[in-house]
Amino acid sequence: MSNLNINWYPGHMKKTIDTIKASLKLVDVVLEIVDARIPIASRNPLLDDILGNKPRVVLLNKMDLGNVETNEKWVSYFRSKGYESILIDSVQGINLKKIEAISRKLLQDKFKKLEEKNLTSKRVRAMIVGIPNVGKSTLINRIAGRKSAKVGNKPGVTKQNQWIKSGKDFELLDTPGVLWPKFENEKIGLDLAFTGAIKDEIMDSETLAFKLIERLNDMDKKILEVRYQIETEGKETLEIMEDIAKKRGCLLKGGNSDYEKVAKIVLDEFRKGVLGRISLESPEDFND
Ligand SMILES: Nc1nc2c(ncn2[C@@H]2O[C@H](COP(=O)(O)OP(=O)(O)OP(=O)(O)O)[C@@H](O)[C@H]2O)c(=O)[nH]1
Ligand SMILES: [Mg+2]
Repeated sequence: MSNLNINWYPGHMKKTIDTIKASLKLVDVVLEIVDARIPIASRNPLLDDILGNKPRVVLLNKMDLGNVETNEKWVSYFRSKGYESILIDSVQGINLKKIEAISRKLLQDKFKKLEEKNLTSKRVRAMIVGIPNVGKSTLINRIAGRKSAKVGNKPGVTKQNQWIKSGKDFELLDTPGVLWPKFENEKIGLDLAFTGAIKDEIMDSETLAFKLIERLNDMDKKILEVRYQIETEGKETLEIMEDIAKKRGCLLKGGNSDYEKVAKIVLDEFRKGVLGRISLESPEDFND
């Protein structure tokens, strides 16, 4: 994808890595947040190097938008790779309580050692890292909700770092680590664009919607047929776009289809889950 227009300059990347590494020293556990519909495309390949041995939980966010069965397969996939993993919905607040429990489980040995030294602190500090738009802020805000309080600056901690308290002894660093996505191949780039992880500037929205329609129709013809009340059998993608245009009244003066409007509708409805719960990646595609 040589024509991709993404602003991740080497200097920016280095600064990001340095910032995350500095924050890492302040936390016990890292919450790696990915999009449940594209858990591989929405990871950052450098994270393993950055994190070293730091305990990590993979949070499969936006579970409400992913296929139910595929969601579960992803949990098994990450567990088989040695990571704790949970499905969450940061908007509805589903499974968020489990984050602390799983983090604690990962830190069992640490707590045991502390106890042997008669140190009774049970505090767990965590930070969230993830690519743009995966839901970092939504999760932090949700956890920070009504019952919790900002802990504020603590001695020995850099001034800018704000801690969000959740429950009694669970604290979250409220500056999330923002990583860039990887663009290993065209499929990954498109999946990121379909889900809105990278904004529409990577290609014009009509081309993007064209490619999404193609993909959805390859997956399951019912998706578009049911939503837009159209027939797709034996039709070219452009014809399908024209049919959607007719059904939705997306017509220009003179009667031509308003492809831009169709594109906006399809992308928007896909991203909101109106087209159904659709996973774009499945563990079977990654037999590594
Ligand atoms: N359906 C659904 N939408 C979610 C969920 N979590 C976040 N979102 C939506 O995803 C979009 C991005 O969420 P943010 O919390 O701003 O993502 P972010 O990772 O902080 O993004 P940046 O600050 O740009 O890096 C928003 O429209 C959220 O409402 C979820 O679990 N389900
Ligand atoms: Mg944010």
